[in-house]
Amino acid sequence: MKNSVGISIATIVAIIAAIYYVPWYEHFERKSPGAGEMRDRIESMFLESWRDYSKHGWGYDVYGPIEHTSHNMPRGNQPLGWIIVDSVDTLMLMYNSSTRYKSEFEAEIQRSEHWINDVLDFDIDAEVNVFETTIRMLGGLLSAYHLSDLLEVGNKTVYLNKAIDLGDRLALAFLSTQTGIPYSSINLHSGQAVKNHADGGASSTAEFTTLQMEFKYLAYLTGNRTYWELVERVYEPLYKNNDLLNTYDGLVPIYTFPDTGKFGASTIRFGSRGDSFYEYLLKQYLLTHETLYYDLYRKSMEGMKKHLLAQSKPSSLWYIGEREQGLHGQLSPKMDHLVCFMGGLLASGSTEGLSIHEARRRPFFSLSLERKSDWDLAKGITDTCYQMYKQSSSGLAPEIVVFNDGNIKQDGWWRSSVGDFFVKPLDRHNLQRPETVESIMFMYHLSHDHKYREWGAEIATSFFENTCVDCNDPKLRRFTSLSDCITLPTKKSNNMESFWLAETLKYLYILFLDEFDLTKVVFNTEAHPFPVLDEEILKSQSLTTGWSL
Ligand code: DMJ
Repeated sequence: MKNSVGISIATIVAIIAAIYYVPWYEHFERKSPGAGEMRDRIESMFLESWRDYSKHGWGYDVYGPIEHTSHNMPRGNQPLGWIIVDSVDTLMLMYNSSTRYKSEFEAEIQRSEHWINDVLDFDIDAEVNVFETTIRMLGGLLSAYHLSDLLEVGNKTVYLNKAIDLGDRLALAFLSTQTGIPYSSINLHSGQAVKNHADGGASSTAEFTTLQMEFKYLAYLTGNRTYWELVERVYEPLYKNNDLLNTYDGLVPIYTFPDTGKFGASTIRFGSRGDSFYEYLLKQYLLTHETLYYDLYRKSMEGMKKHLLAQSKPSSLWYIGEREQGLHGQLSPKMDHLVCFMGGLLASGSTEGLSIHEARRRPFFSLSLERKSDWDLAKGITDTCYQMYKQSSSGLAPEIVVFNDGNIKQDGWWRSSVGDFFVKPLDRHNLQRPETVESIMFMYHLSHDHKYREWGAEIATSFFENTCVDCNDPKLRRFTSLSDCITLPTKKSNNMESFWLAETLKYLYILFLDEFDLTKVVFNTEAHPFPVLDEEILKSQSLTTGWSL
């Protein structure tokens, strides 16, 4: 039927429908902030923290945003660069993509660079922790070098020169024992290495196995094989003196005696002191293409699935528990927030940085049941870690949870809203840690499933609402840790960890970048991105695996 102007009713209906029809994904985008808006918000959170630190704590290693307190870490009070060096590459990434604050980011990069060049002096006559200084300072300098070069901002030479100076000082720690396993600390001036003062002198197993990416990249940049050889030496005694693959199924107790290479405790976990041992097996393979490390990682993941994996009640959330009495003891359902990096690690090991859609087309993935199982578990662990935020009263996860395995005596423990986990009174703090948003970022870029951006936006909002100080005044607003994220209102504590700027806000930011190619880059354990190294250059410099099992 036609009306007076000759247009059929059906055509009118079609025109109206076309005007009002909006695809489902556009509705979704309208309801929640778009990616650009989220990036702006995260840049603002970063800058509010940064401006406050610049004004009240500039140059100091340790900063308390509530009371504006600051001090340096080494005895003697010389700065190590803790907050500035750890943050430079986040400044660079935000500078590169910012539409609102580009010139401010550029100015802050210049300012940090001048401080690093003119003030920071690693000739410090005091003990520093080898692991922390390597992942934060050496890692931060190397990634600042890389991004300065890639994004054409700043003077890359400043970062490389400082990295070489620091690397040379830290490298002396590897000469302290016959095994090649370094003592935990070193005096940066004298080169004297110092055993751990506690735990009978044992080193944390994760600490001396989380130095390899940094020194291998330094070897690649300088052509100096010694860095490579020193960090590689720790593995042979660790694997051989403990019969690690057979007796322990690739899983490591959390302490090792550096003089013998023998394990010093029975506790096996993917949380503190164990975590990044597993991380650097995979990441060495991804960075340097050394297949031995993928094989060792594979063995460890199979060990983890066999001995540590379980599901909570009532929601069947996957978690990685602990064996306090070794592999043959009982499984404890306790899990540190630190373990939440495992979602991202399993996912990137599964697809090697390709999107899951692309990986499914490749034989290395489609023919491997193990990689498919890793991918499924990556989704499961990331979901569990998101639930640790979602089921908490503040929307922020505590430092440690105990999952509900049906046998928990819960006297005085807080129970999560759905009941999947409990929190002990001393574990209620939140240090603004990165691991969950890290996994969410990996899962988003590898799957393009929009739910991960939704989760990230929720968590960013919870950080914004709970960890801000002077929240209503954007000129004074800054962010700090919480001593209790469970009891409402949450309680703040006067401390901003450098990984808030180096990791948590960086991973949240990358989550909302539209393009991020994870086949080109490997993050060290402190979220400092290194480029995947060129195989031909590695071969030409004889930078290859120098040991076997
Ligand atoms: C960071 O310093 C590193 O990620 C380290 O490997 C473990 N934990 C903190 C952040 O939680």
